[in-house]
Amino acid sequence: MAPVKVYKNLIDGEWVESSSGRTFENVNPANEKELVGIFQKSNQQDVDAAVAAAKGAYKTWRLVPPPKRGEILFRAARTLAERKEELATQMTREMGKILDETRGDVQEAIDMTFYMAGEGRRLFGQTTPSELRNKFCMSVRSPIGVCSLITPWNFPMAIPSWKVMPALVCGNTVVMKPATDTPLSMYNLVRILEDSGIPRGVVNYVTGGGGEVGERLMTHPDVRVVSFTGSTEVGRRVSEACSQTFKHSCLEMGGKNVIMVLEDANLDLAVDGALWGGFGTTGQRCTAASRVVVDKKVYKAFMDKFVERARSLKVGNGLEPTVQMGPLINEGQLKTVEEYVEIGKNEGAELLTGGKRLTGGEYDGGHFYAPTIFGDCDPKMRVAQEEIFGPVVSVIPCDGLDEAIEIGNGVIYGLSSSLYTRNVNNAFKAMRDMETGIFYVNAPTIGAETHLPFGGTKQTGNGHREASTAALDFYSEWKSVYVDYSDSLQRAQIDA
Ligand code: UN1
Repeated sequence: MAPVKVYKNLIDGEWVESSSGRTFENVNPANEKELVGIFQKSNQQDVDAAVAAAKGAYKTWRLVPPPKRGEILFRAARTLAERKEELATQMTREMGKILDETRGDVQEAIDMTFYMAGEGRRLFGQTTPSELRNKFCMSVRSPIGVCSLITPWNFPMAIPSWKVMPALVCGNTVVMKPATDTPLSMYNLVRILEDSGIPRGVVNYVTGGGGEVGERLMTHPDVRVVSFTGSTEVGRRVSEACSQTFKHSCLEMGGKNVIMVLEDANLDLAVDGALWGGFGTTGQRCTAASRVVVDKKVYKAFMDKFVERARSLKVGNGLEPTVQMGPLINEGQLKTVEEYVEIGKNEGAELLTGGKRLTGGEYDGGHFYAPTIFGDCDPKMRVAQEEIFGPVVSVIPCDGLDEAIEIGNGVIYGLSSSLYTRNVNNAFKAMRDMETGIFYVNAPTIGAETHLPFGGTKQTGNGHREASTAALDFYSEWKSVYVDYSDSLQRAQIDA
């Protein structure tokens, strides 16, 4: 067996070990005995060195013309595309989701990188008339400074790319921290950026735990911007930490997304959507369709098909071509799922399929759990209210569109929602009334594209959006510029 590689931090253009002298293991969630790599267990000193490097590099990077920054991103996007298959395979080994999905994850990074590369030649501001004569007004985007990018394990390359690409094209420098479960995919992304010509210190990469590395990244006085995707609990801590020095924070947190199926829906299509939305990525997406609200008139017909299809999903190692659902990321996540299934049973939800860990044979050493459906849920049950982040779907019967919308909106989160109907009036009503940042018609709650704003309302986020030009609004600040060429003092509001 080839020796397991030890990966280092990237600080100021050098690949270095942590000053802690400690490391941690990255293992395959389909089989914990398989070691993917050894990574640095970094500490505050490492973060401080990375922030200092980013701060130094900012002085020159902010002056590089954005089209030139974009050219580096174009090169990175092309390399990502050339190496897509290899990157996806490595991602499945560290994260567990099936190859089709890790290919999609890398593709999302490719799309985002091309998109933001193109922004290098746009970064549009506005020009607008002045209320005064011989005076010119415009708004321009200014970079902000050092950004801390703290990312989750469920989209190990796509989500880092949502953050780093707009940050860079806007002229910021970054310190990136991957989730401890999936540091390899971010390492690959960072290496590709480095090979594409990103100057030293502009992109820094520090691995390690949230307590030490994450905490310092969100409190360091020289950090101006923190972008975080993860749990609502940690997001609250990020928000508190940032408020001390008014760092800008972009928070993408939990979801309890809903698919609503009306009487007139194409039921087979809705079942396809509920399966993909609920069990894709083993339910470990913040956009996962963890609730399905079905009109009572078609409830039985829908459930018969949905349960049967869920039961026949092939669970296993995501590298196997026939496998449809991979493992959970780690033992902790599996325990959470087990706890919620117990909660659901005690609340009186009807366990229709799944509800058990898969063990023995190919499942040994992995964190596998059967696709699980709870039927006849009350909308107030905890399994219908709280984010589980696993392959558990809670189905709630309803009476018509209005009640579906009320149930759909009746959670603390507001990321994604979807409606299956053939009635255009219903579709537009729900589009208007669903309080989520993302809404789908006749498609599940997952599958956002990179050129549209991504994010949620209520306790899912803090009002910012990622992806699209919305990301530029977060990674730049507006500077309003007034040029008076009248050669006289003109007082706004007074001489106008
Ligand atoms: C996430 O679940 O954390 O829309 C991100 C989607 C993907 C991104 C999901 N494009 O499901």
